[in-house]
Amino acid sequence: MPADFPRLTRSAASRHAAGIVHLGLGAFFRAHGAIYIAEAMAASGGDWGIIGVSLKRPDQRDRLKPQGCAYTALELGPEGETPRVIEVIEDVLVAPEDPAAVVAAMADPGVKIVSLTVTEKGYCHQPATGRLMREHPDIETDLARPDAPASAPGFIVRALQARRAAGLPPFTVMSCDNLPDNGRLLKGVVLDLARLIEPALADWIEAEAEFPATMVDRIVPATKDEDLDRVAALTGRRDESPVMHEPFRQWVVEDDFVGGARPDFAAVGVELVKDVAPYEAMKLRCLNGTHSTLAYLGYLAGFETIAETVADPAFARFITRVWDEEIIPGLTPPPGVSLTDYSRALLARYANPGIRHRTWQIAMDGSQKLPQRILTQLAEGIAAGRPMAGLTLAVAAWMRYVGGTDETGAEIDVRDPMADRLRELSNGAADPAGKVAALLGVTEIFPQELAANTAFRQRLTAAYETLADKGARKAVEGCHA
Ligand code: CS2
Repeated sequence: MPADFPRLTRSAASRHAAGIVHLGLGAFFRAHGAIYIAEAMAASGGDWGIIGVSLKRPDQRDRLKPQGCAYTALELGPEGETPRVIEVIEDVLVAPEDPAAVVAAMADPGVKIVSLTVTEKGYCHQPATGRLMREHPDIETDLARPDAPASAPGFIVRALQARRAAGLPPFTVMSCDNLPDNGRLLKGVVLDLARLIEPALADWIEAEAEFPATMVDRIVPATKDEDLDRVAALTGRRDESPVMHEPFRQWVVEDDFVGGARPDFAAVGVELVKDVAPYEAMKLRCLNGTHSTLAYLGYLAGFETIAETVADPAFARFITRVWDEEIIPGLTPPPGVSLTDYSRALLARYANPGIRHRTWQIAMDGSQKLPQRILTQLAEGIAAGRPMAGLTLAVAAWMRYVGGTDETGAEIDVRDPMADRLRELSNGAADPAGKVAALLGVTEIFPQELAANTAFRQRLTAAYETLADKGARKAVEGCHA
């Protein structure tokens, strides 16, 4: 029976006026951006308190508010754990309960930045084109109900509309999701939506607002129930919403803010650059691309976490060859960075046994992640004449995974906005060739050049057959043989 610990509380002295509204108050932002912002205020001052917004559920608010929105960030190093209390979130709003309050908070003159971690699917875009998905149910709501938007782009457009009407400048819109050119992508969907609502508003946003692109990096596994007891035992305080994270962190930000208004990021190690593109390509392809690769193959091979997966020498060898032969040759390194060193450091981060990052968690939402993590570089590599066997096997593993049955015959709990359709496509075909062809036909996911490439389709089918006949571990072992 865990001992009864007093609840974590907030010190009154740590309160700040809000300068940022953050949409999507998940563990990642609280373990990454929020910590940098707290440190920047400690270093250089400024009113950069954060109002967090949960776009769907009330649970985060219900956990955080009784403890004054303070929470523990537990750093999980290979050699031990270090807790730290973060006091930077001033309030949490739950959008579906009171959408007008969220718009009002974003339209407040003190707010200078709206940041987002709403995951890939939160952008309501077509993954293959990056344009607004007009028929998305949340976008329908945004258009039909001016006072009660539902999507992140909807809240941004309605809040900017309110600011324009009040004669206020727009805020900076800062995407912190793992999407290529996330600032431009977000600007595109916001402008698409604004144009449907009021063309003059779209022109104003285009001319006045800023959408800096960012690259964000820190491995933050979902908090598990047992973590709450661990944090209590370690700190002597009951925290209902701690976050777990690795020691490493990186944040690269394009320095484009409305009126230059932002926390003193430079003081706390955020890299402010003109062009995020090489950093973001490095991170999305080297990290997220191999994360997804290891997630599908590792899951199928029966591994629960990424650390367990790369502890298997066959997987460590396999993923190293994927970096060296398939990913790195297609990248232009950011200034002064060795991609070989970067990928070796990634392997060490993955191997950190303190981080229990479930393969199942990373496998979520593959339809939204595959294009930018794997498919673009796979198509480029094939066009450049590289064999790309490892990433082809990764796509085959995703196809097996969304079929919904693992190697022991047990059902897989596939979480993906397209899960039902993908499963039907897979189960509707009789053999591997048919399944591969049916899934390759999903134009929202697969670029035309891959879907239409016969040689690729044959290699993908062969990889799928190997997975089905021999299992993921053997397929990984034999992949580059
Ligand atoms: C992971 C990322 O869940 C996932 O899909 O690949 O959350 C990853 O841990 C972060 O991007 C690391 O910065």
